[in-house]
Amino acid sequence: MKRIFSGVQPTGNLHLGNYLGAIRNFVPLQDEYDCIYCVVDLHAITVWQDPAVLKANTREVAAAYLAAGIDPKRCIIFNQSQVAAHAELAWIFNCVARLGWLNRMTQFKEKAGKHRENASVGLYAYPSLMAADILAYKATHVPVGEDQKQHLELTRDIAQKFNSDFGVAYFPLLEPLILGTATRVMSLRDGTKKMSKSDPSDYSRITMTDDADAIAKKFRKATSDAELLPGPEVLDDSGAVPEAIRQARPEAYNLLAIYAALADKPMADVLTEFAGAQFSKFKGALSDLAVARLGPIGAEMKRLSDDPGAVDAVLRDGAQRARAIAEPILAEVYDIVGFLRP
Ligand code: AQP
Repeated sequence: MKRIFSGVQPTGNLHLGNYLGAIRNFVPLQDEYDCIYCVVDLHAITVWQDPAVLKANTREVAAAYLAAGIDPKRCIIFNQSQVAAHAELAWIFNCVARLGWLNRMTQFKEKAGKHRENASVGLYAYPSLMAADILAYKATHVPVGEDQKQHLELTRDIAQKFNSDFGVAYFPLLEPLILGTATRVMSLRDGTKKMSKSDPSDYSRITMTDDADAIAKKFRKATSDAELLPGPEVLDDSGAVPEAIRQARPEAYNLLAIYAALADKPMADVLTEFAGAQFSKFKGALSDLAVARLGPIGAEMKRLSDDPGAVDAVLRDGAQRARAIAEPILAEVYDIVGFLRP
């Protein structure tokens, strides 16, 4: 059976990048796969989280899944800490993964920055836990944004080494699914940095619960450049913007890519529509489109935030169904590793 696993951290400020790069793509997959969507709270605490805020953020990610159209009857929606198999399998994978592999992870380098010695051990071991999230369900496909590709390669390395160390063909080798046209949404302030929850500037991102005024204001203030918008002649034969051209105007192409993704149109159509236009006109159209797409989702998230009991019930039911899959897999892994369970 083809099984999907993916997760989002409950670290607040869920943004357009999380939506276009991940959550939106989760929805159609439920028609084709057995889908497990997790709120990865164990991952969140690899950097400090205020306990009360973490609880609210966990419900917010679950609400975003539901509001975006993920059906909790067809899919499993739960928060990671409710299923002990994640942490237990992660320990085994800590003993399989090599220091050299983890040292190459760019996300750790970016997040730890200059304060590497002060980073938590959990932040360093984050990719082992991510491998455990996926392999505790023997998931075969993982939809994520571009930024998670390296971690998924590490998950494949861990699965392969486990299989070879113990002489088994136990864990499947997963396939990343990097879906959609906005696999890397960039900051609205700096087109060379990815849009992120932890950016100190609220103007760097559109959040999933921003109202129409906030969306319009953020796009109006978004960094652009002095030129008019390009036409479709910039595209290469495959219909993509060549890297050198994109890098010369990162903010312009980021806004165009966001428009294309929200409109569900190829970039060529968007460039044809706005060729030679001024940013002021384009930003107005982009705001209207974003409000139309995000407005109903944000409204449903707000409605669910007034009904935490309903969200908790979904998470509880999801965790129970997740445990029913993960626990027998963990028991087999314990046996393969040689743990005695009399
Ligand atoms: N800017 C982005 N463009 C496209 N996809 C993105 N994702 C994140 N940022 C972008 C995708 O969203 C999913 C959930 O991400 P996460 O919650 O695990 O955290 P992250 O990747 O660390 O994202 P953030 O929002 O940027 O958080 P911080 O600021 O804490 O680093 C993933 O599938 C991710 O690819």
